[in-house]
Amino acid sequence: MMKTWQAVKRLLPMTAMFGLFLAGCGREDLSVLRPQGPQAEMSYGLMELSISIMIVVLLIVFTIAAYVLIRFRRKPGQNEIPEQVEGSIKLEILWTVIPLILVVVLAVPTVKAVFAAGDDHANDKDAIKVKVTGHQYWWEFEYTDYKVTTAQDLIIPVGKDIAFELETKDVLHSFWVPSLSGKIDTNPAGTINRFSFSAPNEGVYRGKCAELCGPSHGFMEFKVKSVSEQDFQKWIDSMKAPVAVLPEDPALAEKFKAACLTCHAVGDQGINNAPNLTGIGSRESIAGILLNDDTREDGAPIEENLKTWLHDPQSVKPGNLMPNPKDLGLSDAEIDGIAEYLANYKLD
Ligand SMILES: [Cu+2]
Repeated sequence: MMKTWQAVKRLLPMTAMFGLFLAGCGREDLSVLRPQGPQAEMSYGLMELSISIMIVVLLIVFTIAAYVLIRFRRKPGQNEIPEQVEGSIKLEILWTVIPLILVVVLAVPTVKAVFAAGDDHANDKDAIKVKVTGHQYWWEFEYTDYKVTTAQDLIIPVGKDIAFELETKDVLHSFWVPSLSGKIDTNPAGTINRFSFSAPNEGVYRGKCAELCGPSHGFMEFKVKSVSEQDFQKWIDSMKAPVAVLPEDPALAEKFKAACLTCHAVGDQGINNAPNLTGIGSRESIAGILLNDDTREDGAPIEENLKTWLHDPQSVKPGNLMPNPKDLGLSDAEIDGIAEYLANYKLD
């Protein structure tokens, strides 16, 4: 009884850690274990294959080991050294050939999948072309065929192949939407990486930067929003002819222009030193990590998120390049006013 309790006590921390680890996998929109498209299903299939092979090998090896341990254990009164066996060509061949076959069984679909993952659809007329640029710590998405640029929310039509070309403005980042595809690095300008994925189901999928890129690397999130073909067209239309809405109060509008529009753009596709703010009120999050959703435990109303961000950007994403609006001469009341204006700047 004492022994059992001690064993339980020793195992408890490990079980707790394992529980925590598994809980981390629970996010539906951020899990390779719940693939939502053909590319992610391919990786998942490889995981299933390799885990199945491992389980079969494990079962066979442990069964043989257990059998040998029991069958050949020393019996009472048996004192002589058992017959010594050395070298067996048959066995040597057997345990060389079996692993070789297993490696081939793993390698063929893996190599096939690796080449399929590099399929970039760059010359596919039907594919939607998106140029992704990584910035510390946000994502820029340019729809090259439509001359539309946005940030943080990647809107895509359901079922269509999206042909990506990726690069970075600063350091290495890695573009990753776990439930839709594998990772791909963004390299400094000039070295462009390409790949493609599609999302057959409508929904919102979380994306992450998967390459350590600075203090706020862990917060470098984005969303992929898969919408119907009509909704996508509607979104493109409203982004192509964007309406530059400014704060109603003329004094505030002037302040906003002077402090914010030197880096950001509204209703304009020109300046992209910082995330384009056109229709920011319709986005899924502020700064990629403050979720605009008061129905979720980790979400909040968009205006509140904007206030959190604008009053102290460094507290949300340490090391980010946006100056504190207070240092740009905005008062607390003006910051609240801009937050309210941006929250209501929605795409129609
Ligand atoms: Cu990163």
